[in-house]
Amino acid sequence: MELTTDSQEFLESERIEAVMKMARPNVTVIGVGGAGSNIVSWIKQRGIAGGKLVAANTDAAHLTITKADRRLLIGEKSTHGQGAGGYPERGARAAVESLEEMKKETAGSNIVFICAGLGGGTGTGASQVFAKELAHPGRLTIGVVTLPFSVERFRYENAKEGLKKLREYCDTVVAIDNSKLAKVAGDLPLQQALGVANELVGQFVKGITETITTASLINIDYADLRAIMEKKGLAAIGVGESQGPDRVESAVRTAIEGQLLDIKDVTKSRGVLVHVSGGSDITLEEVTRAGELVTKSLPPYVRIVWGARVEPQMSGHARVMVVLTGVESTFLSQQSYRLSLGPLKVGPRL
Ligand SMILES: Nc1nc2c(ncn2[C@@H]2O[C@H](COP(=O)(O)OP(=O)(O)OP(=O)(O)O)[C@@H](O)[C@H]2O)c(=O)[nH]1
Ligand SMILES: [Mg+2]
Repeated sequence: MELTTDSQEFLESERIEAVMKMARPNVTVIGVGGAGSNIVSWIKQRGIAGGKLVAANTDAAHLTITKADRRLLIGEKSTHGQGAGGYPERGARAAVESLEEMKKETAGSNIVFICAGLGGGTGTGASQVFAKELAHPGRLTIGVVTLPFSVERFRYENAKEGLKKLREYCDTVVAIDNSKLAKVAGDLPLQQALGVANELVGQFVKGITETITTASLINIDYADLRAIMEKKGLAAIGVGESQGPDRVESAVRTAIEGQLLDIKDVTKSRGVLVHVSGGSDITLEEVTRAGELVTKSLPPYVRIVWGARVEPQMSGHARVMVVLTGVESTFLSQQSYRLSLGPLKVGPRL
């Protein structure tokens, strides 16, 4: 029996559909520790198309108020659901204890985001173990972390060590320095500033995931993301939001000028990802201009990938995220502040 053109077309579209399903990246977002869980809760409340949300914490009480697709109490035997008390070694041990469970949760994922606030015990210690043990060649592992506020000086050393390890194990670690949040958030009380950090990380993870997994104004595909993120070390992010006729230009400028991590030299970036979102009124021309503006401000050999999404609730607005990968940060070379009592005076022995 001969197939009619219609039925051939039908079979072909079925086949394309099946291949598309197979090719669609499978994304898992892991939030580790208190801050990581809060970030996952933020994303869960807004919804994320095409990504699974896993919260992992040693703190049972905090898990009960966390919103996620899966909540894992890690290190139950060693921490008894009581948290890691600021000790990264305890966080690391907890992750080792619960590694098999986490491996099951991430099986089949080709993009894994690991979100945490560095400086405490669970987020700092467990994220390193997960990054190291969950990485494999067919998978992109992206850390998204916040660095402590400058008032949390005593957590600096933990955070610095944690960031170094994560940079080694992840393909890319996007770091946001909490101290620089004032730039986007203004002077806010600590709790609210943390909320802004959660939102920033949440928007980043949600934006990238949805631009890859669902049809967008301009798609970013898995190969693009790989080209920018694979084995690139540290990344800085800048965000800008604006409205009015020049909304895209002004959002791009804010995003480039206001990097949320002190980096040594913007022009030394190895790759750049530009992500634009706006209401249904946003035009392709505006988005193209955003790409051109970024291109102009960086040397020609820096690879640029960009994507755009329409978010109906953003009518009249444009939001631009610029991610610079392969950068060096002053945070890692910064001296930590130690409590110094000066040289010890040795008095006469009585
Ligand atoms: N982005 C963000 N950062 C936070 C939040 N809460 C705390 N932080 C930051 O993250 C660091 C680590 O805090 P937590 O995440 O509470 O610590 P933890 O990983 O749970 O570690 P332990 O409680 O010691 O097991 C802090 O020093 C803060 O800088 C939050 O809700 N969001
Ligand atoms: Mg905690």
